[in-house]
Amino acid sequence: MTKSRIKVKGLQVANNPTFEAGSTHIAQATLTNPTTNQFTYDVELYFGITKAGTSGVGSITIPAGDSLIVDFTLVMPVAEDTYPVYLDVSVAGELIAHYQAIEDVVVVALFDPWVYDFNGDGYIDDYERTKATQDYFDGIITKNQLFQVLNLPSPPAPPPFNPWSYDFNGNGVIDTSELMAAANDYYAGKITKSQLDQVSALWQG
Ligand SMILES: [Ca+2]
Ligand SMILES: [Ca+2]
Repeated sequence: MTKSRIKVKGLQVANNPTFEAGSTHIAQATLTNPTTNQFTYDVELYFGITKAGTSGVGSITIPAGDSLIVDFTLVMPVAEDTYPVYLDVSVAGELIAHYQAIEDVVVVALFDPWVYDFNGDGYIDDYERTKATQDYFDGIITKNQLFQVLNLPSPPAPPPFNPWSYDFNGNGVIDTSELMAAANDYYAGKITKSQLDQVSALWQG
């Protein structure tokens, strides 16, 4: 009887070896049966010797001389660490291969995009967006994490500016004290220069 054997090629969890804790990913490997007999293999992909995460054991049958690309669904461990990735292959209860992926998997803490809501107003404004983008370019967050931040809601657009809102006493005239209030708001950064100009155009001193 032909002895069971297997060849493993291209075992990879993803192009980027850094993953968020608890996230789900597909790992892939090409398994080849180099013998002249068909075998049913029990395969399990897992992280670390202690199996901090595992695909569970699955069975695949590979005809003599054939190759199969096998997908393994993996939930990343929750603890931040660097984990070697192993693939065990058994036939009829006998371990025939204990294969280690070339690249270890780095698990990082879950990312919360709301950490960029610095002022805690429930929106991501231009400043907060710029900071996240800067952190992406500095390699502090990943592109995916940046997108998570950018997908958060922006502050609602302010209502259109109405220079008559400075007509506090509603007499249809912008007097000097009302213009002064607008000027103060401008110096306090509450309105823009062009908005101040709109109020000033209505001023009847
Ligand atoms: Ca905010
Ligand atoms: Ca007035």
